[in-house]
Amino acid sequence: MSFVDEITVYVKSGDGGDGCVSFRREKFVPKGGPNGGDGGRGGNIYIVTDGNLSSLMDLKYKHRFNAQRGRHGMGKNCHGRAGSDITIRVPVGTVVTDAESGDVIADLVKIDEKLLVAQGGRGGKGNARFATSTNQAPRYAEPGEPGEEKKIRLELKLLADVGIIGLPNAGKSTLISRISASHSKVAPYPFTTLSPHLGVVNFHDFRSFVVADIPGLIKGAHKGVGLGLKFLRHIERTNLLLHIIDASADIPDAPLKDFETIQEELKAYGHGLTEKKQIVVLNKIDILGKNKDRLSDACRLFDDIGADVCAVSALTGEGIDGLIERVGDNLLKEKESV
Ligand SMILES: Nc1nc2c(ncn2[C@@H]2O[C@H](COP(=O)(O)OP(=O)(O)OP(=O)(O)O)[C@@H](O)[C@H]2O)c(=O)[nH]1
Ligand SMILES: [Mg+2]
Repeated sequence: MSFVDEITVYVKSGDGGDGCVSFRREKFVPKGGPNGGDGGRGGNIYIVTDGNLSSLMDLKYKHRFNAQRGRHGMGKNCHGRAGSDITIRVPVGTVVTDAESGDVIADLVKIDEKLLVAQGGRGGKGNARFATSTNQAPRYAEPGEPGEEKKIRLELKLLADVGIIGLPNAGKSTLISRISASHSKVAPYPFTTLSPHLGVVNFHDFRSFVVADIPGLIKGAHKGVGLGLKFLRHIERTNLLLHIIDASADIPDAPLKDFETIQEELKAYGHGLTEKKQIVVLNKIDILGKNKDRLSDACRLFDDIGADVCAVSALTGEGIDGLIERVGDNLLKEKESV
């Protein structure tokens, strides 16, 4: 699988170079003064967000980073060269945590954001720096400072306005493919989608919003059943959830049961997902045929629990324009209330 959304990396910045003890030695200049140069600083390690990356995949095979040490100072007042810096590239939306303490160091949500995670050790001063009127020939220099060693946990939480959730096979990927240019795989079996996909949806006034399609959830996902709940981290940042439900089943209260199953899993996951605004999207209304009554029954059941409900066919496009409008309005309202 080419999608990696959590990984631990080991970083060590470069040690500083040692200062040098040296004296001028020239013909006819007896007792030349100290001329030991400073050591160079060790290389720093930075984490930088790259708008072209969509997962932490590249770090799966390379997760140890040792920056170069600073060179030692030399005679004739030559300072050691600084060690080269290292830049670790990550996708936008990466949360950087100290793996040992669990403290969040930064949440990198902008493109080209640069974070210093391990500072190179300072170079030691050479003996030339220690000459004073009372000690004109110091025989000591400073050693370089060691670099920092850390274990850093990187966790990608995608940036999207809207998250699409639901049971496997409900039509989540069909919906995102219809409303955006995203090509999330669609197939008539559960767990077709194995990693999250983002799509940009345009609506009137040249506005747009970003939608995230995630793998399906099933009962017991919080215990690791199916693909578990790990992909829910990608909808933590959204403002609105579209809960897709297959409304074509023969059992009248099946849609509500499906809804409750997913709600239970959201509750088990926590992180405020159940407090997010949800629109219930009853899908596959094109295959209801003569059973249209069933749809109004299902809608009524959702009305009764105070849910915001609509009916669509992600396949034929029926009801989709209205849904986009509704999502856009909700997002605008959300923005105004901030
Ligand atoms: N008739 C009909 N079929 C649909 C509709 N929406 C989706 N389907 C079909 O339902 C099946 C599952 O659709 P997907 O979009 O892959 O479902 P999903 O929710 O993404 O499934 P997972 O990725 O496995 O969680 C596919 O065969 C789709 O063609 C619809 O509105 N009408
Ligand atoms: Mg899918």
